[in-house]
Amino acid sequence: MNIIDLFNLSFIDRKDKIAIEFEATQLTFEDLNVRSDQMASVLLAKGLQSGDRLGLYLENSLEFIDIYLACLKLGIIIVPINILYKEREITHIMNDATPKAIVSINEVEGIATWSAIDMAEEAKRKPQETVQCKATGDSPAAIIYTSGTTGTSKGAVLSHNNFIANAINLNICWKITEADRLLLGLPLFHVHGLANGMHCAFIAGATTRLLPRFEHQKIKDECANFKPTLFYGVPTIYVRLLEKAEDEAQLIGASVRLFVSGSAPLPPQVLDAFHKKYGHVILERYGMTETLMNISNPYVGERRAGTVGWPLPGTSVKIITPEGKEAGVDEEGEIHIKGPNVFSQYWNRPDATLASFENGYFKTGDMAVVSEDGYYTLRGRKSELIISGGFNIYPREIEEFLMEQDEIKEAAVIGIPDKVRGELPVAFIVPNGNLDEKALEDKCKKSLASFKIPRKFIVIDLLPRTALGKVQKHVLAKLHSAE
Ligand code: MLC
Ligand code: AMP
Repeated sequence: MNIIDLFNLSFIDRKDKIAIEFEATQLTFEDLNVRSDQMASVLLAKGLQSGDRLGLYLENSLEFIDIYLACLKLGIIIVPINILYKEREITHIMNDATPKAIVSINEVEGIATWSAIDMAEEAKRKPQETVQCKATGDSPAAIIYTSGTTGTSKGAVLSHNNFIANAINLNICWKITEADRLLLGLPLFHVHGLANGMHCAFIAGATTRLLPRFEHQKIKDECANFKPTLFYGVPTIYVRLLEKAEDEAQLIGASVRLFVSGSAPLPPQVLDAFHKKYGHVILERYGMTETLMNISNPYVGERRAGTVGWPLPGTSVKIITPEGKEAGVDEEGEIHIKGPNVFSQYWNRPDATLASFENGYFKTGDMAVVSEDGYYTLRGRKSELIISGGFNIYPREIEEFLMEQDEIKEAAVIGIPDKVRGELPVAFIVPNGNLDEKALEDKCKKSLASFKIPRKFIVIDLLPRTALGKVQKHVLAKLHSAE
């Protein structure tokens, strides 16, 4: 089976039900089916074939959905790209995934793009010809770039079966049905919005109101008008919701049956404060691009603050100690995962793929402990990964960019705690002569996604290093907190 077979439970069997509301447009499941068939004709006319890659550099929009579904139907592998990325970051993905093209709304400096608007116009003129999706469960559906635990960003190849396993799990464990109304402001270019949000809703037959992005100023009106039953957020979103006035909170919480948090740690005090203000216990779960969802607090039963709950059905979880043994209760180690949700490879990176598996288990790089009664608690990461507002930042990428600049001799980037975003990047710089901070920031703005731009540049004479020459980031963190 491929994932379109499962979408057909709604595309064909619930064809008149509203699938998507986006701005002033409402589309039924049949509309989605027809529009994506028409879009498939456009892609075929452009010469795309099964196995080709197509980059999608789009905000949440109907064009994103039409092109995504058309690609799934044709066996074209979608490569979603973070809309906040700049030319430098997109070029890396272009060179690595070698997509036939990148679809975008606006021109992107230095990158050849196809216009999503022109494609949508062309699609309207195509007759509907039903496309039979020939993909199997093992066919790749998407390549999603993630910093992983090491090095630069790599493309995790996710198959139809990976997405299917994830959606079936969440639809059952979180009781997602056609009665649900999902308010979705998370970006579709990441697995949280795409696989947990859109896929689950399409299979269950739930109605989704898709927002171009999450804007906390608009959320009260969206809730009053749409009356969602289901809401997904990263912790930053819940921190924003805590800033709402009591009457707004009442209105937002009124229709919702389930608030889910993931992609970064949800501080227990946020869960508690949210419970007090909204009357809901947020359900926290743990996932990764490479594995989709792994561990989740239960829908029925205790949602324990600070933990991510129990392994999802079909997911095998081991905690491996630094000595390479399986950890006992309350003993810390790295989480290793096996299951139908786990990706098979990084695109074109057999070395990195090999290095990230052990005994058939994927090594997540996340540290954790498990309690006597089976609840997992994450304890940070083995790698230096920084997560800001749910977006991943790999320090080495920023350090490399900084060190390309003439005015910088050495640079080291660390994450510092932040109440709203979880973490923020800060750079320690050893300059070559005088440093013009404003000019440096402007250069960063031109080449790096906004969330990766260091919030501070701290000038230092020498980076603290170990005897082997490795930068001691914990020393930098102490220096920062002493500032
Ligand atoms: C954020 N910004 C966006 C944007 N999201 N711009 C355009 N489109 C978007 N979708 C930019 C803003 O321009 C701004 O830039 C900065 O980000 C913060 O914006 P803000 O208005 O102050 O928003 P804030 O209230 O802080 O909320 C930000 C946020 C956003 C939480 C809405 O960070 C977000 O959407 N995060 C979700 C990330 C996500 O989906 N991660 C899942 C990864 S999958 P500037 O220049 O002003 O700073 C994964 C696996 C798993 O991890 O387990 O799920
Ligand atoms: P990504 O590469 O964007 O898929 O990010 C995956 C990473 O997000 C994981 O390896 C974790 O470090 C982190 N993550 C996801 N969910 C949670 C959570 N509930 N608590 C803490 N960290 C999380």
